[in-house]
Amino acid sequence: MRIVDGVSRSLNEFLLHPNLTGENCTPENIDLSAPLVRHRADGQSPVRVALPLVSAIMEAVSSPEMAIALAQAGGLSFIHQNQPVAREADDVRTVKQHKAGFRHSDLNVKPSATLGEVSELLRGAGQDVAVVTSDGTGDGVFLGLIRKDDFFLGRHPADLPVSERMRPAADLVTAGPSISLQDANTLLWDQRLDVLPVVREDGRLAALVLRRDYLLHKRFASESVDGEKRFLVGAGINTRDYEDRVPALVAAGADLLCTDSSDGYSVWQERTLKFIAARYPEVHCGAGNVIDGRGFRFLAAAGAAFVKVGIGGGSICTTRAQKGIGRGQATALIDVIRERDAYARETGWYVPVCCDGGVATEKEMSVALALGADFIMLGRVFAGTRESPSRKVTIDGKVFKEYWGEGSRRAQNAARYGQGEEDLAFPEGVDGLVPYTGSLHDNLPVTIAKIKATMVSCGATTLRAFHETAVLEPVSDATASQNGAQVMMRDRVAAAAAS
Ligand code: MZP
Repeated sequence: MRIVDGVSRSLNEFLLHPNLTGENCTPENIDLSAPLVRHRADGQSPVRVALPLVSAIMEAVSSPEMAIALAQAGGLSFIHQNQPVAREADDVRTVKQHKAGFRHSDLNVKPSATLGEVSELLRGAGQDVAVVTSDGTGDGVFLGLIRKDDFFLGRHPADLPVSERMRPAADLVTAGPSISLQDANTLLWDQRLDVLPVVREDGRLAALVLRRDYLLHKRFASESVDGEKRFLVGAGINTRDYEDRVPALVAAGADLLCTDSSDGYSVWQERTLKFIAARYPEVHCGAGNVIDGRGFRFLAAAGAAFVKVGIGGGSICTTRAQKGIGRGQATALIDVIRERDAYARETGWYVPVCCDGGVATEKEMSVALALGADFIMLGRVFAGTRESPSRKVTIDGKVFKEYWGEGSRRAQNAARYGQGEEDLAFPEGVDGLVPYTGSLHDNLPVTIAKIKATMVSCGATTLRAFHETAVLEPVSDATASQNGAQVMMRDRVAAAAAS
């Protein structure tokens, strides 16, 4: 038995000190780009992202829609592995079918669908327009578009077929399959279009080019794309069926894999990584989760492309209460990062570290990055957005989205938990709700602005500089209790009115 000195601390127990802010240290000069996979310590990572945020390997979080939306903003998603191999590979393929700017149509109806049905579809997806195709799929013969304002259910019967109110293909501007993105965008603006359908010679829909995507590109500038401008996407694997899952995911085009496990310090992870290294030496596979330097070194030596840190801190997690396993996330990161840097000095290989679980605010993101995390995996934060795959639920007028842990009874993700059973013997997670926060693309600019503002105060224009120069200090409970505003908004309004 060994007792570790000190107590373990969470990210929330730290505050940053400002460093001198230089003249060029302004938000527009801050580079948040981060390495995702191992690289020579004096070189560059072969896979980098402009935004150091990735979505959790969870059914309630990472769908193809989330993966596309996050890649558009410069981050990356990991499709979850608690599903049949073929379905996970299909999800990866769906993401890889998107060339940046050219979108596979996923809101489609047949001409015989009713206005009631299309209204429901548009409302559920939070979109204004659906595509009408011969068979109601994104590859069917393109017949037209139906917009929210093409009908009004108070005036048009809900059982009227879409064909009665749609704008037929013949009246619409469309493009041929060889059009370049630049020409497609010119057409969008010249013709004042929101949607440009790209149609094959045989009349089938090939893709959509959206004004919204153009604006997003301008807003976020650096999408996560491969050499052929297809979005980058990661995929989770497990240590049980990797011999079947890995080949299918590689064939589907996954750019990055990651073992999905609540406890990554195991020979099963090593075995999985060695299998991949032998069969697919060009494939990058991250591993985890670990909470100390020993776990990091074990996985780094086994060939992990990156190492994920965090046990028990996830917002849906009950592992600490059920098994007594875990560690405060800040202390876990400090220990692992010390080992990452020692490993880089000794071997010449830098293995990026991902902070995973329990990060709910930008303050925690900034502290994690300052402590040395290369990138951050988020579950709860992304689960609340429109792009997450889970259902919206309204309770007492407040809107939520469902969010459940992979260790919950609902997920039954036995491969993630070493309980030795086909089904979980006991749950290690809960099934709950998180507040609905709207579009990922509306939330991320604020998140980015806050992280950049912290880095400006700390005088760092790159994450590497932030790691090297950040000054952090644990805070007392009394200090922590003063972290938020002490005056309620209503009091301020009343005070202003009285003055
Ligand atoms: P959070 O961002 O919601 O706080 O945490 C998400 C992380 O919690 C995931 O990336 C994963 O590592 C972990 N997780 C997922 N399911 C469970 C569970 O059911 C869990 N216990 O801990």
